[in-house]
Amino acid sequence: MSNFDLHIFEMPKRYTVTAALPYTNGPIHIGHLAGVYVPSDIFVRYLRLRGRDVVFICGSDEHGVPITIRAKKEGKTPQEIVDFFHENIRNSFQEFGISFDNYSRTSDPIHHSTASEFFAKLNANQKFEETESEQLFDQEAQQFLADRFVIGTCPKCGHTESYGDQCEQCGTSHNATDLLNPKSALSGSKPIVKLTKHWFLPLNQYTDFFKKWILKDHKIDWKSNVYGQCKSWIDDGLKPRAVTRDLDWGVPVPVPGAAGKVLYVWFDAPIGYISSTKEWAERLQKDWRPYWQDSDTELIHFIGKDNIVFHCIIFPAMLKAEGSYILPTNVPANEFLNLEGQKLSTSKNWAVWLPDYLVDFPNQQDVLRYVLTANAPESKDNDFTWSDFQARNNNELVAIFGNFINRVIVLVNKYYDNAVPQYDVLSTEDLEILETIKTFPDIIGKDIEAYRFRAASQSMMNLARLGNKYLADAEPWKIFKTDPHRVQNIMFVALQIASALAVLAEPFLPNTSMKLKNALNFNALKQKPNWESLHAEAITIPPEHELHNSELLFSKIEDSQIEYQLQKLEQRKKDNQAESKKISTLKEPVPFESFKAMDLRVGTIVEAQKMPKANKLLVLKVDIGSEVRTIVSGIAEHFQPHEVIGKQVTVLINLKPRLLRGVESQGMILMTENQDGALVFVNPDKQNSPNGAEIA
Ligand code: B3M
Ligand code: ZN
Repeated sequence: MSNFDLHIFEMPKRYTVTAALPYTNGPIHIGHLAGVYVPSDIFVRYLRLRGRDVVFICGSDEHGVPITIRAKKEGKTPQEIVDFFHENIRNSFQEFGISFDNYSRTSDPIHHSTASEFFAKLNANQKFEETESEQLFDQEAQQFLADRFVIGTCPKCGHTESYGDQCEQCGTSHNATDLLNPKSALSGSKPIVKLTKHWFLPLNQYTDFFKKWILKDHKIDWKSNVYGQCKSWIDDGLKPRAVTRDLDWGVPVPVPGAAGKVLYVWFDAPIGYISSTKEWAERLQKDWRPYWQDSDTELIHFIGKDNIVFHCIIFPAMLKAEGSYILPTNVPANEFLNLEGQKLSTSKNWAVWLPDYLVDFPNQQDVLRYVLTANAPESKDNDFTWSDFQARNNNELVAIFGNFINRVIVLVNKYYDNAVPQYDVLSTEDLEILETIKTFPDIIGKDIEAYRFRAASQSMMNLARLGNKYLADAEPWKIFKTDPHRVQNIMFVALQIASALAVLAEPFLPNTSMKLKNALNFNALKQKPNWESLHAEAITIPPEHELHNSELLFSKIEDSQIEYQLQKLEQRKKDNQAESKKISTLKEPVPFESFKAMDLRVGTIVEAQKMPKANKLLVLKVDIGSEVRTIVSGIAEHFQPHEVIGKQVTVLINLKPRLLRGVESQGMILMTENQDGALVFVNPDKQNSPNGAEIA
């Protein structure tokens, strides 16, 4: 076995590589690509090029609160939201060459059954603690609040916008009741606490296991940013985590006594890796089990840093409790990417969305892959700037990689009519170049296997630099007439560098690699070069081999294109500022009598139904103390009828009755918008005011 083979993970039988399942509540942006999907794709493409048995798994994460919040805001069902973004996201991954073996979705039946069986097995083996505990409840929304339904101050770092299950600032994960000053994301109101039963995963019982498995066994091979976060949680003391929720969108809890409850999204989503693998195996008539239950398999999770606790603590505890699964070998989480100095934000539209990028930079997926890899936030947050994007493209991809290849193709076409020239006595420098080519598979491979993708991409670019410099120094175009033999040798050696580049660039620049292989007419080669062969033999394009004509691999990005991107971001900054200040224009003052003439009362909605053929209207029956009024209200795109029954509301009762779609509406219910733009009721203070109480 050559020493080249020794460093590839001691040659395990197979690899299961997963990439975090993106929430289907919005498109994919550059932060997702940089943090998770490009590094994982580079890693898997490399393993395939090394001939390894690898399955690359992902899928849409379709449960969870972010989706229901977006559905509410847009007056759609969660299924409509996930159906749209599942396709949108899957298309983006295909466009950018993220080469999953399977891309599934957690709303699929195969996932519901896999997650339910997983939960049921743990429950049957008493791995949960069933606890009736106080949970946060929004009296206005008549809904328990968990995860992103509640915002408050993180008990660990003081971040005031921490979510109910996790703090994005310090990454810690907690229960909603741990939050300080909690506020409902639905109504903005201060939640009360209410008893409800949930199933808890007693993480505290796994402390000794984690102290050994992570703090001891993975102290060296896990990235310091990952190890550090895990160490702080373990040192802070692991606590039981609720793995069920009082929600109606998700995988129903499959045990008795759990009506109206679903699996916590972070319990079901990681199981999505397993169900996606099952789906892949079924399609290929393979057995999925070895990829998840054979100790000879390396399980590697690619994620962003906000997912570390779920992939290093919670999911491994679940796998350990279930008992028949392997645990992850590594979880090489990246830090965050910022955009022009500001945190990427879906809600503030502060992002470069992949579909938009392709409109402005058509067929330039490889450019973005390269720039995001070269600047990846591997050990600390990093900043994406459009000027750096332009510089990397123009100064590296165009001026080095593209320029070198273009010169080789043009000169071989011009001097030898596209046929690879014969060579004779190669100079010492030529022989050194050929020897140097043979070192690149190992240099690049070692960086990839250590998850150092920035370094690996620069090692690959160094091979292009070697070729570019070799031609620039040799200047064959100057001596073609005077020393044609020398030029034959130069072009022959330059072609060998180009051929190596076609192979070694593939993980990083898949489209470019394909174009280059076509230009070098790889298909006509008896022996196609590959990652293994290059280590032993640098001459891979023989004399007489016919090349094809080739297009330019990269094109210069002009200042005007960058200016346009910066203007787009400037406009969004202005929109966000306007949005945050947006207060509708104040109305003209009115005499006190006009206000006194209005009769505002407390009321309670006692019945609600959709107005037939009017998707914006609900027909409500409102008890105003002295009587029950029929009121037609334009809130059907924001609330389902069952959601409003029992709500205490403010009613203007002496508004002249109006006939709406044949129904007489006898008053008006006062509404306003919350900061997410969702409609909410203007409610009397929670002093349990009786129906009919005057509001003055
Ligand atoms: N849906 C991604 C996120 O937190 C989350 C990953 C699930 S991987 C099982 O943005
Ligand atoms: Zn925090």
